Amino acid sequence: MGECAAARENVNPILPTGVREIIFPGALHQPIEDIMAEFQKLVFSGVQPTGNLHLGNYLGAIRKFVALQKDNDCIYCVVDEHALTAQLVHEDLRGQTRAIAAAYIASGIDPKKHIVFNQSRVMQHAELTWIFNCVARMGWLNRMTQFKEKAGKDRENASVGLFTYPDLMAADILVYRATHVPVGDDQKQHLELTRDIAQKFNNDFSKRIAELGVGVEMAVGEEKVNGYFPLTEPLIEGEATRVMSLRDGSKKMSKSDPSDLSRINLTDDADAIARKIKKAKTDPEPLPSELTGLKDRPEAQNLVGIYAALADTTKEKVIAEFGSRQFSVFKPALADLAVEKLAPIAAEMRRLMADPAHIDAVLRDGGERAGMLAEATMKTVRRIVGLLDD
Ligand code: AQP
Repeated sequence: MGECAAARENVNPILPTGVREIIFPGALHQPIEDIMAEFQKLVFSGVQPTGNLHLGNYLGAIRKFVALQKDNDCIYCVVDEHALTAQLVHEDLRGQTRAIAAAYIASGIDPKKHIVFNQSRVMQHAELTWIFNCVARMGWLNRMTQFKEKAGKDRENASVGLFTYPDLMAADILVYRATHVPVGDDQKQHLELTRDIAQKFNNDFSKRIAELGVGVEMAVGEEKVNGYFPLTEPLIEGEATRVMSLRDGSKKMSKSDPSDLSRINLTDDADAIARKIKKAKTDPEPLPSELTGLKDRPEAQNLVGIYAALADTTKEKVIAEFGSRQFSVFKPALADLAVEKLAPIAAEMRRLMADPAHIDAVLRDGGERAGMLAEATMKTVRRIVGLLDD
């Protein structure tokens, strides 16, 4: 066995040979080519079941999830424990969890070849979070802008869970030692924190990781460290990494915005989509004739970005087609395109939601396979940290 293959065997030392093939029947097992060459390439991401999925979630995240399945092993999670952080009591958390799973499948994710599950089924996420609570520093979490935005002025009254949300997110990713995470732009800071946590864990336990022979040699500046966790890369690219509210071009489109007119829900029908785009806030000027003319026009910029992402093209090409035209021309074209792309997903979601037992079976199967991987990681983490187990 070559040196690299031997090192790769070490990546999940407790996982018996052949198990990964069972976990990912469509397995691709790509090693990645940089500093982390010995980590197997693995994509992980999640969406929280806090309300109706919107166009921002779709363009910023789910559509990328679908594209990545072709060349990667992927784990897509409905992060139901995250949904408890800003609001503890939900009217129908189970229904919302099923709806996100249905959206994943309706958008084209294959839960047989990859893994689709809900976070709370795999308790190792919570276990690793506790260890990460002890790795992350208060100062790091104090800097998180999403906490500041969500806690608002009444920080003293925010839940501890909302404050430590990024530690749970780091655990979601690293319990699978995932190497790549597709997310919208708003999650960039949390991904940086995930890397900080991985790096501190690797540094602090480097000697123990080496002794146990479970690490990958990684360079940290001039030093060599035996790392157990990869330094996960965020995948944030495309024309719609931050889709803005249709009512306010300075705020991101969000599930929890009280105004339904601010967002296009994945379940909206054609009339609702057309009405919301027609009512979308814009300035009185026509679209500019050059891309640079979108500067300082956040609402126009947002609508052009949405069009470009939906049409799989660039803002430049959209301006080449619609430059100097009035919004009364552009908005109906955008509405038609949005309906064309979203209506089939909404119809498939409705079909899937009519059979909750099927969705539950998908989540159960995904949870079992995810649990095998997560337990393999946790067994090693317990040994690294010095916790006694069997
Ligand atoms: N407006 C957006 N534009 C692009 N991407 C977005 N995402 C969210 N909003 C936009 C991406 O969607 C994924 C899932 O997000 P999430 O549900 O885990 O949490 P969030 O980022 O907090 O999303 P919301 O809609 O704003 O939810 P609430 O209102 O509950 O907080 C992530 O990859 C995110 O980047």
